[in-house]
Amino acid sequence: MRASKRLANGTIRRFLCAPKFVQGPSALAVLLAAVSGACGNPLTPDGNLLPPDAHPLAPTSCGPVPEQTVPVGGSVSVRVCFSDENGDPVSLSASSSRGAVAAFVADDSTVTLKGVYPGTTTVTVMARDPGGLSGTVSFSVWVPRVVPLADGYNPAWSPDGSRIAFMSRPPGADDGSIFVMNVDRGGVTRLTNSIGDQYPVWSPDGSRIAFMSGQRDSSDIYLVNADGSGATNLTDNPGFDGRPAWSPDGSRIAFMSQRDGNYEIYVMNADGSGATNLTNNPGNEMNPAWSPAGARIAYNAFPAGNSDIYVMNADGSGVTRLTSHPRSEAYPAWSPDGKRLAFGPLADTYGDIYAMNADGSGASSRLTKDFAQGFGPVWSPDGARIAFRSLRRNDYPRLSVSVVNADGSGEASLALGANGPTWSPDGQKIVFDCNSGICLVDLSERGHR
Ligand SMILES: [Ca+2]
Ligand SMILES: [Ca+2]
Ligand SMILES: [Ca+2]
Repeated sequence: MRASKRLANGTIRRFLCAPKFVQGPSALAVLLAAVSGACGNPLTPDGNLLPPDAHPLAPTSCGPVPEQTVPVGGSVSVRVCFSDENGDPVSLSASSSRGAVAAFVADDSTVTLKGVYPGTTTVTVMARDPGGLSGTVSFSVWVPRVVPLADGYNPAWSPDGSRIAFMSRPPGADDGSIFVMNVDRGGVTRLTNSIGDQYPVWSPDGSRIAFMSGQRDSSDIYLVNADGSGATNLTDNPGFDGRPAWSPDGSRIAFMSQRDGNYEIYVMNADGSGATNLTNNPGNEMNPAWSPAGARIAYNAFPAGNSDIYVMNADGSGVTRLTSHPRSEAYPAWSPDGKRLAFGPLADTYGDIYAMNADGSGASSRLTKDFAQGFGPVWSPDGARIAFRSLRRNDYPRLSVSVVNADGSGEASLALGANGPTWSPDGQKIVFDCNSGICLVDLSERGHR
């Protein structure tokens, strides 16, 4: 004997008139209930019928589940919480409203969702107790659409949002040149005629592009106008020069150089003149990041065998060590308001993304639950979110491009097999290296069906 009742919140609970409730005077009550069509109302221990909305044996949810994001081909595990008022264990089953997500239950408290194809869907998890009483919780799941844009690597969005610079191999070439694609109108233009060019970085006004070129041990920083004219080697020396970072006013470029045998942070004028060693220290100083106001430069160094975050004035004075944890912190990234520094693990190692006050006050806070790997965190233009390359437990060993809110909430993987995220200036899109070249995810599609 079963009966269904649609509750005000839209969930359906089916109540079984289980034999264990039928004893003594309650047998008569069950019979009466069945005759009256009210079998769905369970009984109190003394055999009395309960009011329609007082079902003490129904598994109840412990709260709503936030919206989830699952990459195509990847999966995410969601903990759901049901409690049975009389302590019975509950079993879970799950279903999705359409095929975008395959939902399946991994154990008695975790639902694992698999991204099948892009879209937004609703997943409903049902809990059932041994007596057959049940409860449900529903939440939406977004599987981002990954749009291939071009054959290449190292995408960088122009400050006005209209173009993306990237590295690509010209036909027949073993290595890459710098190209630019027009985001709005389509079309790809080759900017440099040299081979071995990579990692383009736009000047703040969008008129020029700095990039690296040459063999790893001796690479140099070059500059080219955004129309492809005027390509110039700015550093021309036998040591490694790389990781160019524009000063916010576009007048100078900070970079890391190994020209004196170990890595230093240098700064030069944007025409390559006036190169100055800011750190001048026997250890390695790497990965400069210019503060949004232009007064400070953050970087990472290795004072005790592991990497720590430092900040100094843009003239090299006022060096301040910000972290001293035994793990390695690297790739500092300024929040757009200049108040926070996010950082991640060294390249080819694993660790979480953290953020701390840029003045060193307070403790750093861990933002991610799944490990990151790669070239560090990238703030969204509005400072609300951080993109990073992630190694998620669910998708191990596949890497993905992920985002997390600046407060550590809302961590989500957008695409598998992805690296090197860069934000559109409006903060709505992320482009990145993907298996097929350069790909895009439009965050504004979240929630669209
Ligand atoms: Ca060099
Ligand atoms: Ca050094
Ligand atoms: Ca450290």
